[in-house]
Amino acid sequence: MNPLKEKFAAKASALAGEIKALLKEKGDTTVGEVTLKQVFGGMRGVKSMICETSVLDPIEGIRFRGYSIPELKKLLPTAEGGKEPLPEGLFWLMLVDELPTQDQVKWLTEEWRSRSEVSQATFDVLDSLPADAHPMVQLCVALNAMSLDSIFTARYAEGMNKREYWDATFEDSMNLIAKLPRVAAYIYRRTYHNGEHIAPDPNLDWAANFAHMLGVNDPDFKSLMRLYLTIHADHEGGNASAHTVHLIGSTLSNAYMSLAGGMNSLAGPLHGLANQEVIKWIFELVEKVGTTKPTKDQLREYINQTLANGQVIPGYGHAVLRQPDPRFTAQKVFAEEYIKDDDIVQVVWDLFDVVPDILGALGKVKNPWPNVDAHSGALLVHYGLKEYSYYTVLFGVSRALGVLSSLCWSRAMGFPLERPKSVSTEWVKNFLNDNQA
Ligand code: CMX
Repeated sequence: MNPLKEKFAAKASALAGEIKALLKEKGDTTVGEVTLKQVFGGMRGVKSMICETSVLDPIEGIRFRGYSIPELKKLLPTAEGGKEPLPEGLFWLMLVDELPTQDQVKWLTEEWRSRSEVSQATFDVLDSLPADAHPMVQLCVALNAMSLDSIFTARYAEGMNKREYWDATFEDSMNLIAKLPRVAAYIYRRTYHNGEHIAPDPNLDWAANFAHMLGVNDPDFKSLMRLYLTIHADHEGGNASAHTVHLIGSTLSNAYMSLAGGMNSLAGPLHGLANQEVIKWIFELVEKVGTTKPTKDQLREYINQTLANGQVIPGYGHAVLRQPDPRFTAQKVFAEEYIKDDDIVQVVWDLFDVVPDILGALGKVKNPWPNVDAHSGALLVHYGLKEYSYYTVLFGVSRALGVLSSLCWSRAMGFPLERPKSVSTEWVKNFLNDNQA
């Protein structure tokens, strides 16, 4: 058995035993109430699922296995000579709840490299799509095509014992993550660079190799990708993409199909697609005012016009967070260190100065602060990755790390088919009548 899988098996079987005992003794304990507002309002805050890999606090933001982003920047292994954390390290941490050593991360880089070959069938499916199909459409189609190689599906068909589900899910997840940068880069190159593909470089880590296959050669872009693919990886279990993966996985659909569902969810403009919407909105602003250095008054006018048109300000607001997103802050810190005097980055910072007051004054927006998507596009544009329709794919490559770690845990814990109860409005009215009587 490989060392990561061995560790995971030991941790998972211990926790599965604990959960069993806990449910036996305390299974009927109430952990919260559900109000009608929550029933009609997107289930905000309803505690109804388990996610081991990360926890989101409205004020502090995300903690991966208890560690904040600034802490991870200090504690996770980095590439030789680099300063940014390696996403391999975060995956290790999320999966087995231990900070990895440099050697363990090196092992994981190697392990993913050894599993990274993508089938010709996957490339053929991608090549059958119009080159101008949205990159997220291409990613979702590719993931479904990749599921033809699912170990879980093959073993299930052979009558796999349910105690082995975690093992097959682990294998699928490792294979999928290993292949994902190649598939994502293939989508980028076929869409924006006439299908001139770049072969993987076996000497690079997972994120740097992705940057290399995209064709952006600035070494600082490799550092950015390491940070980017770390901070977008997980946002506890209830966000739309993670929850979708969890739901689909609970039917014992394989990891590829579960992730494809999650990516369809990430492709919505209220979720991951907001990263493309932010930069599109900024480019439209620049075009409208005729300068890459708009004044704050010009920004205010543009924001008010967007709101008057009945649109949201992309990159601002959050269903859980009530402070600036630490993932926004991490990217700002990166820009302050690596990027000097970039007009679009400056626009992002000026928006940070003016948007919260305007959204706050509306009186209805619960969180007027920037989220992760407010900053990422400006960094990518700086390094030449200007094709913003592609940005959500980058988010998706990172998100795979968190949601697939969680999928391994869900199968190891033997979590059942997810099936909440829905009610009709008529049921609600009758319930209220009966309770008033
Ligand atoms: N601009 C304008 N209005 C906003 C707003 C924004 N950025 N954020 C919230 N609002 C509005 C909502 O549309 C809602 O209006 P109505 O009552 O008229 O429908 C009201 O404020 C209350 O919404 P909320 O409770 O504060 O926010 P929700 O939890 O319902 O929604 C989110 C959260 C992210 C969908 C919302 O803030 C939004 O649409 N933001 C812009 C899109 C975005 O950046 N999404 C990315 C989120 C991060 C990610 O998943 O990647």
